[in-house]
Amino acid sequence: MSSVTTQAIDDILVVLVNNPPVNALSWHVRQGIADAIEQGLADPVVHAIVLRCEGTTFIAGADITEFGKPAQGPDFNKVLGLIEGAAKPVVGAIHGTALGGGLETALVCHYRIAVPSAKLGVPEVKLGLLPGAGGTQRLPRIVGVESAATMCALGEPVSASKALQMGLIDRLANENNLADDALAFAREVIATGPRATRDLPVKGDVGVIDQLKQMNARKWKGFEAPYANLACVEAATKLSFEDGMKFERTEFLKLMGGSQSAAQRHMFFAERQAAKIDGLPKDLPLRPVNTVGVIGAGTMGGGISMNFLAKGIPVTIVEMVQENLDRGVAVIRKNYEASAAKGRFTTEQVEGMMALLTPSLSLDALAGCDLVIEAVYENMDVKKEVFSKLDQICKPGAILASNTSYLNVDEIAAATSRPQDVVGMHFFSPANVMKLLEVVRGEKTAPDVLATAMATGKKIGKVAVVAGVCDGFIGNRMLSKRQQPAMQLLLEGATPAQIDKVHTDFGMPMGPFQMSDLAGLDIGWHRDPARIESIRDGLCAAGRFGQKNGKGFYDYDEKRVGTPSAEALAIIEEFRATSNLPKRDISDQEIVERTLYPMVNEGYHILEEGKAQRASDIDVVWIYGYGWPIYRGGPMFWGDLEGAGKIVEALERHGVPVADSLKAKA
Ligand code: 3H9
Repeated sequence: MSSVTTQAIDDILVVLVNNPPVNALSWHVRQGIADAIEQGLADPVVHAIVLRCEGTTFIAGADITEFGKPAQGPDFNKVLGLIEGAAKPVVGAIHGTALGGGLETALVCHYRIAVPSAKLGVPEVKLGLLPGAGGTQRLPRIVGVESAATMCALGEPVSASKALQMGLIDRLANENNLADDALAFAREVIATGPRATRDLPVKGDVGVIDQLKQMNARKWKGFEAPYANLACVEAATKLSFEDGMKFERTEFLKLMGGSQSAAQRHMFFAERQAAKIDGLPKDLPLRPVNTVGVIGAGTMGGGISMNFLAKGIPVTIVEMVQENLDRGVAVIRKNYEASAAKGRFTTEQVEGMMALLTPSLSLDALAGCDLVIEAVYENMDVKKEVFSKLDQICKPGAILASNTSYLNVDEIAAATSRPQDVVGMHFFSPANVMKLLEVVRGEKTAPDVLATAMATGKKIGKVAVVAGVCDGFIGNRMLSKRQQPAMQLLLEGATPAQIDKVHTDFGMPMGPFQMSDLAGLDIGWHRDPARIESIRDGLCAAGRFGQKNGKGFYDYDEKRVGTPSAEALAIIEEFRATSNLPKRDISDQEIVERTLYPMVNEGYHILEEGKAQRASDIDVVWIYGYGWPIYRGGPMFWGDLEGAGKIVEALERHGVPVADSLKAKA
């Protein structure tokens, strides 16, 4: 069946797009729309045209799978020019999402009508792009510079009611009657005739552009696309429509040809791919998850609980000691209230979520839970004890999950008589904020348990990735390949600040030592100040435990801003001197080669061992769990950009054993 069909109803021609799943503007859709509009213009019986979509949504944008491939079919801007220049009025009828090229199509329609549930936006910036089919030039003519700049630079869609207020649509349709309401609207506008957006004056003031840049300076650090979007909107205020379009084209092509957009488009598909479990049918029946138990009311357990409460799922939270339980519950309330103060929740919503929380001092309270997540102290014996108790207490079929960040899930599962029901659900701190969830598949984990854990992650707004059982799973396993050489580099003469700066310049939120300070240097410390076997021992012996007590590799002020510490540097130097390694200048390039390349290498090892399903899953882990800059597409994508040959050569030069599959690629 053709992806664009027409239907004549009296003197109105309805053009219907049908290109599942999201009615993207694939080349045959562009061709179909152009043909249909020409048909309508040529037919003397037709007095107006309605452009509408079948399925769940209006056009959700250009077909991203076509990007980077040889052009096929008619030029999109020409098709849009045809609609805008039509001598008969064209009405865009919107449901679902009108996004990117979809909204640009709606913008060249002479009138727009949408159902109340519709959303309209230009999310190209999230793909490292800008609306490249006149969006940056037509939006300021319809909604004004302020709204256009905000929509283009942030990429967030607006609701239909907001769109009506802004003048982005002309009318709201009845939610269930778009087809008829659009027809009626088309009949009305026959008398008014067509009106081309390009002929409208640009409204509003460019002051908002500087404001947006200031407000988002931190968030946009390293990104090209937000600035290019704003430059185009600004150009609309200064140039003619034609020249503005040329400016937009040039900027669009620059972004499209660059590595940032390639990386962000890679991540768009990677994120969706991660949800798929190889070898399992998509429609595998899932286990119900209507009640959740969380063991441990510390930072992790509390953060995990918040995810479920926010989705209306009741949580029973268990702690051993009343005081810790009370503290944990109070922290959850405090966090919600802080969000409410920022306008994210109403007071009633906060109370509603808190009412779903049942604190308990007994594991027996978890007997009826569909899913229990253990978030206790990271110690195998403790975890085994908890799981063997859960085995006695929990109802048959309940999913028993461990939030362990590196322990062997199979060993934990073996402490129960139902290893098929055990799975790892590794959240990242702060668990109510970080988007990543590593779902660890044990040797005996049942397929429906794995699929349910993945689906549960999605339900609570996480990006879930399947990982195999190995030390540290995907994320922390690779992290250790960065932290170890970073420490070694200190022994050879680099400073924490130099190494961290290479990482933050690269786009990471923090470097290896800033991260260690945040996590706490005394984690796993033997607590004997006389025993100094590492730099960390030296720092701990001097009472430098990290951010928590204001001093670690750095000194921290009351706002937790770190500055290089003379005392820490002296401790490092003292220990360094005992290593007998000659002190030398370390270049930033060497820091990249020794701390980032080994991560890529470890990614290949992980794939070889089958501990990740695909390279793009590893990228998802690093982007959503550790803040790897999305414009660099994750370590595996970045490794490909750097080039396997260059990485292998450097790793071998530094004596790092190279994964066979990486070598084979070089
Ligand atoms: C653009 O328009 C540039 C213009 O300015 C023109 C310049 C010249 N293309 O997300 P879902 C696939 S740039 C191809 O799970 P949902 C997606 O991969 C574009 N494929 O569904 C997935 O495939 P699979 C601007 C696309 O209901 C399936 O559809 N537009 C596209 O949760 C379902 O997707 C955007 O950036 C596409 N454009 O959410 C919008 N979009 O099943 C991007 C989706 O094989 N899309 N697919 O994994 C979205 O934000 C969401 O998909 C949407 C639906 C909200 C529409």
